[in-house]
Parts: sequence; C-alpha cells; structure tokens
Amino acid sequence: MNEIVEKIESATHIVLISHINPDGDSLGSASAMYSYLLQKHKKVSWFCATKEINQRFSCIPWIENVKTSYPFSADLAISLDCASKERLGTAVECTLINIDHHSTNSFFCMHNLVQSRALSTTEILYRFFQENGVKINKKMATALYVGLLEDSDGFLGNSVDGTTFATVQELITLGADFQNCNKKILKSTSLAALRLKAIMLKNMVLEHSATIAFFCVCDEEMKESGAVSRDAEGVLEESLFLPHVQVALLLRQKSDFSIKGFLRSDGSVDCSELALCLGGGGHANRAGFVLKEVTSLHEAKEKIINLIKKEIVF
Ligand SMILES: [Mn+2]
Repeated sequence: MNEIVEKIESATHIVLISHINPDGDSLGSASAMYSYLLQKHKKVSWFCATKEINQRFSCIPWIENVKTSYPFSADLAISLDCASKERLGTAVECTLINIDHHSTNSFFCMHNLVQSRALSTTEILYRFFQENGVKINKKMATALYVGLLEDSDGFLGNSVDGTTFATVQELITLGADFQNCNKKILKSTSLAALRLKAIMLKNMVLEHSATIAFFCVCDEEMKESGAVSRDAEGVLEESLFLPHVQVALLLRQKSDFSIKGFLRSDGSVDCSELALCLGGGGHANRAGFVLKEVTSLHEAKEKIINLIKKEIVF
C-alpha cells in the first residue's frame, strides 16, 4: 500500500494545513483531501493561520470549516502547497506529510510527496486519487479544478499544455462546478478594488516607448478606496496585457516615507534580478523591494526606470 495511504489509514484525527495567505491551490487541495478523509470516516480538521480568506474562494467546498486554531489533538498532519515549514503558520508535533509542487520545496519532513513539474498541488492529488482507486466526487472535482485554475493564472500560464486541458475535461466529467468557479475565482472583485483601480489607471504612465507601465499609490489613496495591497497588485498585473508593456512597476509611498516597490514582467525581463539590485527579491515574473532612504518618489522612479530600461530588449 502507498505510504501516505497507510499513514492515513492508521490515523484517527487528521489536520489539513493550508499555507499562510492561502491561494486557491492550497485551499483547493486541502478541500479535496477533506472530502477524501470524510469518505474514509476520519475525524478531520482544516487549519490555516490567516484569518481573512478572500471572498473569491467561497466556491471551494468545505471552506466554511477552515479554522485559525490549530488542533493539537491531531495525530497526523498533511500540509498542502507549503514550500517550507514557515509557510505552515504553526508548529506541528505529530507526523507530517508534505504534499507540494514548488521547486523550492525544502522537503521539511519525513514524508514528502513533492512533484515540482506538476502545475498545481491539486494535480498531484488528482494523480494520487487515481493511482489509489479513490472515487472522486463532485466536491472533490470542483476543489481540484480550483487549484488548476488558480495556479495556471486562468489557463494563461506558460506551463499549461494539452495534459492540463485533458485533466480539466476529466474533472468536468466528474462534476466539477467549473462555471461558478471561473466567475468567482477569476472575475469577482470588490467595490474598494474597483475604486483603487480607477485611481491607479488615471495616474498610470507608460515609459520607454510604452514598454514600461508605471504606477504610484500613496497610503491616503489606499485608505480613501478601502483597498488592500493585493488589489493594487491586480491592476499592476493587468497592465502587462497592454500591447508593448514588458515590465510593470508600482511604487507605494508609505506614511513613514519609505517606498515599497512591486515589479511584474511578461517573462522577457527577470524581475528578481532587478529587485536584487534594489535590496529585494522574488521570482522572474514577480518581485518586490523596499526603499528606506529615498528622498522623493520622483527620484526613486527615475532610478528604477533607468535600471529597467537597461533590461528591455526591443
Ligand atoms: Mn500551488
């Protein structure tokens, strides 16, 4: 029998862990596992250290059962989509199984089901269920679909291929509520986010033959709209779909005059390299930094735009 199935069989109370600031893949994979464990008549808890879970995830089955208090009575823990121990948001004393697809996963426990080539953690779980003859019901199919939808950026990501769509077809056949998920996950927004978007687009500037989209937002504008940082990042990412834009830059001036920078790229420029030059870090497509000793927003803008210009290839 599969080692993971064996651990599950012998456990009494299992806790599923979604990572801090959870995304659709971490929640979707935990949700599918939740259904599976209920089928096995196990006592199941679902833990996530972050209190506020975005409304767009309301389409994920069992989401109402997520708790911010960790159940120390559990005798088996399964972390989903967590690349490192820090992402768990809690100390785990019982046996832990790590199911993930991040290439940076640190194999932080005894039992690791890590496949870095998988598009999402839900894709790994889908194969796991198939290989172990688990019946995938409608709730599970919906949850698995959400992970694929989220981690592929709505099927726009570079790692999407025919296999992705074949899996999607199978999940739909199994009853995945894909239309509702598409609307909720990809399109739902808040009034605050729309208000911030209006402010940001009004002030957007295109630089260097429209290859760089530049935005700046101050704390006052954030407060005025009621939006959160993630809303501003959404607008930044949207600007990458303008015809010539290769890099999008957002500078957020804080009330203490420090400047937080967000970089996004269409793939032609490595944002992590740029962020590194500014004391930050991240991935090739998305990175960030904080400037503590800049005198003005204008000065910061000039400096960073000049750095980006050197990386742009026409
Ligand atoms: Mn993921």
